[in-house]
Amino acid sequence: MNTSVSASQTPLDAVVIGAGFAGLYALHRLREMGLNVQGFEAGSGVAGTWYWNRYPGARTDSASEVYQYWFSDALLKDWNWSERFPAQAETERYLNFVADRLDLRPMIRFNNRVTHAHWDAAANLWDVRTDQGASVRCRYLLSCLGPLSEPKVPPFEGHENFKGRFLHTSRWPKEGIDLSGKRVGVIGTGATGVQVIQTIASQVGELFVFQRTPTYAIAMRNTKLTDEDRAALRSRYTALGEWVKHSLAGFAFDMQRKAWADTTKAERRAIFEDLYADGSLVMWGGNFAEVLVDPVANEELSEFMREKMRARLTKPGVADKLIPTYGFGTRRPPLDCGYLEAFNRDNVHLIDIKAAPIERFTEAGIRTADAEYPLDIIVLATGFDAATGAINAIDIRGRDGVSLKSLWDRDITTAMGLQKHGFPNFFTSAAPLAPAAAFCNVPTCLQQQVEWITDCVAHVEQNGKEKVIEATQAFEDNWVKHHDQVTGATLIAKADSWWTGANIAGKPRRVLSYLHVGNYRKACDEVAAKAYEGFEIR
Ligand code: N01
Repeated sequence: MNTSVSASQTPLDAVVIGAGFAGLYALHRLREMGLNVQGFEAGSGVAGTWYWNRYPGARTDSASEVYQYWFSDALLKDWNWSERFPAQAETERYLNFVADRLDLRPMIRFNNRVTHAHWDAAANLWDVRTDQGASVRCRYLLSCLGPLSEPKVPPFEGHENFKGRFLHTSRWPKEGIDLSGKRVGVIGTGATGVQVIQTIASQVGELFVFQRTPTYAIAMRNTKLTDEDRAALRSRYTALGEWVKHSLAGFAFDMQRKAWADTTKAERRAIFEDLYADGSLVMWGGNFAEVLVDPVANEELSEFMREKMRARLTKPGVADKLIPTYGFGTRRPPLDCGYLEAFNRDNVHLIDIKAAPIERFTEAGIRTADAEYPLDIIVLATGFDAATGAINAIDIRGRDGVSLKSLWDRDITTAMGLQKHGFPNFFTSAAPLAPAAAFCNVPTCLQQQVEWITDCVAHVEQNGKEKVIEATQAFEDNWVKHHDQVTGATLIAKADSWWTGANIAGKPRRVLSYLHVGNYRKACDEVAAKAYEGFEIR
């Protein structure tokens, strides 16, 4: 393949970075508009998150009927999901199916990681370069990097001495790893750790789970879908597609209509039981709004969840360590399929590294403050530098050579997560201060953002003399203020997790995600309806 596109060639209209849910759709939309577009993708294939995260047990916590593109009846008609909560391989296949159907592959340069994007103010063009030496110039630059693509690899002392295998979950090899009979350590018990642990517990010799913060686990109710199930779901696709757009978090459920104060404890218990029985994130996003803001309401729900978890644990002493004391839903609550039961097994050992922290990796394994654990494989399920990490990994410089990373190292602000003042014609999806950064069934929000961005590009193409658009500082400041008011009122703002950037040392703290998909959409639509009020077009 020719990778030496030179900067002297005719500038492109647009470059799209990333070939996951957002990137594929952006390529399609921009091409439909008649623009000359190039995609760049670091991986060798499409699918983004679902290309990279091939660790054992990876699957969505979103039901398949809302984890898809809505814009094409043909795609909706011809793709058959096999499970309510599809596994990684199936979701990756789906995105490959979409790429083939829309003939997107020829537009993408694979194995090219974008490293550099500098705004050339004299030419009104972005200068984009990759690690393979590709170099192009374009008018519009779209970041479609996904919210969770930059792995967090903590600097454990002595990790280079470890003689066994050591890997992050999001870099699991395609050919898999033979775990049979092995002594495996997993560090991290977020949504990823939960899936890995429950899946490999029965495959490995011994499993050592190094837990710093326990997690709530909602028992997932996964089912195989029959033809009848699929037909029934398909008949609701139009309604579902509309519902997710205006919901709290991009799923086909809404919060309870009744106020907490108007219900008795017994009524609430019955509602919790119903929500729990669904085995989905409705337990979080379909609950009472009060549990997100009122500590007393939150504690009642948290106690319900703890009771559910305790009932599944049989080994003495494990429940006390494995059941969280913080409030339910203030950190992302994963769905699980046998996570808790894995700890009932004799070959699974829970190591409390809050009580006795990891001191270092040794040649043989991990040494904590009170013991040494010989291991063959160490799996890091330690998460991601969310929303900003993947964008900051590129040297992005806007007007006057200002680096985006240098700004975000001080304060994480954006104009609705769609642009950043000082970076003309640079559009972001899954960036901070939009629901796509965290509080969303991601495909719902990425589609909305791609539609907004591409409509905006069409507007600028028609109305901009120089075809340049940039969010004003005042607009950005107002959005940041509004975002902080909305999210600052929640208990989430007080909790330490990737949702607040607290998982990355030195990351400025702010709730990364806007809360309420429907309200966000409305706000975006209003801006567009007023000819992109708050953005300067020239
Ligand atoms: O990452 P996380 P994740 N020493 O940040 C621990 C999505 N997702 O990859 O909390 C020891 O949640 C850390 O401990 P602590 C989903 O949105 C979706 O699991 O910092 N431990 C924590 O336990 C999810 O929320 C799906 O004390 C360290 C864990 O590592 C998001 O991805 C599946 C440590 C990291 O948890 C991220 O989930 C998977 C250290 N130095 C993921 N550093 C589905 O839809 C970190 N930890 C199913």
